[in-house]
Amino acid sequence: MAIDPTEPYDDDNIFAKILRGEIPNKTVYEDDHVLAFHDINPQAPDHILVIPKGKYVSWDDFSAKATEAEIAGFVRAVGHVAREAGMVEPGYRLLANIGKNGHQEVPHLHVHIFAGKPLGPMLM
Ligand code: D5M
Repeated sequence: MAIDPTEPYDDDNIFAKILRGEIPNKTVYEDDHVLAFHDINPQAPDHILVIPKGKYVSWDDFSAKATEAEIAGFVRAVGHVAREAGMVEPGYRLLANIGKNGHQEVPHLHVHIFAGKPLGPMLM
């Protein structure tokens, strides 16, 4: 079910549990600001999620409330993960779902990285 991004942060959401090490994940990268791991239900041959370690429901509150260091760390980490995975050539796609119309299901900001095949004009 899609979430309401104006709700307060839910400490019991699945990505909060992953960050606390309470449930396993297939980590591809971690630093002070982010964790990147394989999506459990891949929608492309390569499907990685990048999440900030801070408690942000969505792009909405992250872009409004995160520190400059958190934002820079997150943006740089997404690019780093894609480069390290060899996705720059032939290319990849970034996606962030926000709120009900964006069909965001997990209420902790995440950017999807899709790669590994020609992805077509748009994922809808
Ligand atoms: O996408 C939420 C994404 O989160 C969806 O692609 C599945 C993924 N997911 C859910 N649970 C897990 C676990 N435990 N590990 C890895 N990936 C997971 P959304 O943008 O919110 O619709």
